[in-house]
Amino acid sequence: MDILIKEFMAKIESRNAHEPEFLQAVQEVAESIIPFIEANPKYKKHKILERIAEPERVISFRVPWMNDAGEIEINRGYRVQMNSAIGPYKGGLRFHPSVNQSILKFLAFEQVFKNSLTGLPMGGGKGGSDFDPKGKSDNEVMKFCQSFMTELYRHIHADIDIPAGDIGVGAREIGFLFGQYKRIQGEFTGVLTGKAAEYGGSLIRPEATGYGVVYFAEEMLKTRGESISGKTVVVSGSGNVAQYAVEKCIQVGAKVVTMSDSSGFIHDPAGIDTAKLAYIMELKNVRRGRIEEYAKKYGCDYFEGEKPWKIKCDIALPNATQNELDAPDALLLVQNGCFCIAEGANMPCTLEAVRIFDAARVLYAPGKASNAGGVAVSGLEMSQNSLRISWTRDEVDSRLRQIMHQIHEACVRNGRVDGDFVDYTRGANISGFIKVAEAMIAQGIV
Ligand code: NDP
Ligand code: 2IT
Repeated sequence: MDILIKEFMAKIESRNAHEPEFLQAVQEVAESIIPFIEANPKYKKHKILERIAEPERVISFRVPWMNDAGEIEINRGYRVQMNSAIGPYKGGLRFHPSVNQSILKFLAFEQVFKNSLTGLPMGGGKGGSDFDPKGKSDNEVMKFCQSFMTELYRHIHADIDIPAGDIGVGAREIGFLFGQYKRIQGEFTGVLTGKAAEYGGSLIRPEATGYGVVYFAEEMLKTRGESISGKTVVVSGSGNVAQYAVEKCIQVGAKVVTMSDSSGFIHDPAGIDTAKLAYIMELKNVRRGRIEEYAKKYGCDYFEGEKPWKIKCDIALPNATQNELDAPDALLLVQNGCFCIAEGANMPCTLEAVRIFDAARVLYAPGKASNAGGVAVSGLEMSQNSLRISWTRDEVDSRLRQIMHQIHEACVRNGRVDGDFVDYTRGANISGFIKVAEAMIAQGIV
């Protein structure tokens, strides 16, 4: 089996040299899907995995705009339309200086499996730009978004490709993007998700990814007769996903002791409570400040340039970015007694870190399963837009809980290995793969 995986990866590597994040994501999937394909030869004959690993389309474009000083700036925009076998392309937009084709292809590839797992009819895509929103005025962000959409609009549509938010793209950016799409296309449709409630957004969409991660962690803990209540939780990130994961942890009685940003992390041994979280939301979403200010305000420790994985905990929720948790971090977590890791970010744990979690037989869930709540509620936003109705918070939240429960069941069904141990990566990959593969076979060689 190792030889088959190596042969497959050698071909992928030769076609995608210099794309390390994309290769990492494909490698992880290949390790669980190739043995499954060997046991189910029809997928081999149709070359499904080879086809899934090749984007249907990669669009790259110039985004010129004028900053407040009157200078012209040039960024690069992308949309990766990865797979449309089970529905229109669906996935977020990331605005961050690190954005490149490799990162967006890895995210789009992961999205194909994630979206399939939700059970909703959504294909996979991802896009974004190397634009850095940090330190930019609202006016500059609007100018950038308008220029970005002036090209992107021709590639998207409510029935073709429906972008949403990701790192650096939140309610403000979605608003500017939607306004420009509507202006150019002359159409008020659900072409973006993550919209504000006043113009077609779904209630619970801002909360969905973070809440969903905690719902998923609860499902995992249940398999060991445990619950999240009373547990100590280490969280990385302080953006959209982290904020609402912390909110849900507080609601279910867990103690969150860390949050971070790209400069460092805060450690609050007393736990982040509702008032402190409200401070973080104002700090990050309104003032757009640094997490270090929290330590000053509440008199706790701040670790400049460090990650929170050395803090003792029961549960770890990596909610910032890819490859933020490596093998030494994983070892430290396990040695300190951490027994449940649920990814809110996409691919935050390196392949080596995941091997350490699996060898230690702790509960580990890959983002494509545990962070699927965000795109799931995006799918529900699309349904509400098509129906031209809005569901209540309770309605959306209960559907979200149900979807996270079903994803967990699918992971257990296809991921149970020796005895009771569940390999959630394998479970998620196989469950996500089957639906896409069957749809691709039915649709012929396209
Ligand atoms: P935000 O932009 O709201 O927040 C991102 C957070 O991660 C910030 O705290 C940011 O710190 C930190 N961060 C970003 N890049 C880095 C980096 N290179 N190194 C260290 N820290 C970093 O994004 P989201 O919360 O929306 O996204 C977080 C993760 O969750 C991403 O992996 C995203 O793909 C994933 N995700 C998001 C979903 C959503 O619905 N939004 C859905 C599913 C997954 P700083 O402010 O200093 O940059
Ligand atoms: O990674 C993700 O799933 C997202 N950024 C959300 C995508 C979406 O379409 O809501």
